[in-house]
Amino acid sequence: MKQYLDLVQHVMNNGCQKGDRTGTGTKSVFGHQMRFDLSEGFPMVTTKKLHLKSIIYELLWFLKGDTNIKYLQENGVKIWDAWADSNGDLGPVYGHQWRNWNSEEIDQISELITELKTNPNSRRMLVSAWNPSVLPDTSKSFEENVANNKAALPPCHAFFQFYVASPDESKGESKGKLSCQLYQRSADIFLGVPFNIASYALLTMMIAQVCDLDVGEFIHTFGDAHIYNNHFEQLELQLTREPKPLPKMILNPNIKNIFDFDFDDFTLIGYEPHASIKGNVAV
Ligand code: THF
Repeated sequence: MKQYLDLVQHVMNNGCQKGDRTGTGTKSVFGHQMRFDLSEGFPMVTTKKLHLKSIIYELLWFLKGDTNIKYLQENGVKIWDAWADSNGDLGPVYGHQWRNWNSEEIDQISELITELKTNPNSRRMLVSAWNPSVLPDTSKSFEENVANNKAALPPCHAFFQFYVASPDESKGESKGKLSCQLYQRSADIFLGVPFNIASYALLTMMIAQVCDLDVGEFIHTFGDAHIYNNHFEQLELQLTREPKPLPKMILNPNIKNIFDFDFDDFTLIGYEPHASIKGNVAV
C-alpha cells in the first residue's frame, strides 16, 4: 500500500491549510489518483489495523438500499452513528440512491449488472450517489434535513464507473477483467480513505464474481483530499512504518447474485497489519 503512504506524504508536503465545514481545519490538495491492481492482493492499509467488519457490513448495508443505522448497530458497527437522527435515519444517502435513485425505483446496481453481463463494452456503466435534489441545507441540522427528506450528508464517494478489458487470448486469458473507477469529491485521508479503498475493491470483486469476470484495477480519483489537523500525528506515525504484504480476500464462490452476499461469505487471509491507531472523526 505504497500508494496510500505516497498520498499521505504528498498532502503533508504540498497541501494548503484550509478551513472546513466541521471547523476542524485540514491540509488539503485538489485532484489525485491512486491505482490498485486487484490481482496483486486485497488493498487493505497495513500501516494501521483496519476494522474489516465495519467495512463489510457497511457495503452490505449500501447494497440492501438501507439508510437506517439499525442494521449497522445490530452488527456492532458505529461509523454512521454521528449523523443519524433519533430514529436512526440518515435520509436518502448512498443505499437509497444506489437502489432507488431519487425514489423513482431506478435500481442502478441491478442495471449495472445487467449491462455488464449483456454489453460489457458499454461506456455507460455508472452509478451515481450524487443527487442534487436531496442535498442538505447546510444552515439546518442533520435531524432537520432528514425530516425534510434530504440526505443528512452529501455523498463523499459520489460517482463510480466500471470497465471491462477484453481477454487477451495471446496470454491465455479466457475472461474479461473488471475495473472500477471512483470519483470521491471529499476524502478524509486518515479515517475514511482506507475504508473507501477496501470497500470499493470488495465491491469490484463481488461484481466480477457474479458477472463471471476476472478482477482488473480499482482506480481511486479524488477531488478535495485532506488530512484533518487532529490526524497529523497518527499519519506521521504511519509514515515511519514499513507496509506489510497485502492480504488475500476470498469470496464464497457459490454466490452468483450480488444481493445474496452475507458477512460469512468473506474470508481475509494473511492480514498482519501494524497496531491500530485511534483518531477522532470530524462530524
Ligand atoms: N466524515 C468524516 N469526517 N470522515 C469520514 O471518513 C467520513 N466518512 C463517512 C461519512 N462521513 C465522514 C463515515 N465513514 C470511521 C470510519 C469511516 C467513517 C466514519 C468513521 C471511523 O471512525 N473509523 C475508526 C473506527 C473504526 C470502527 O469503529 O470500525 C478507525 O479507526 O478506522 C467516509 O466515507
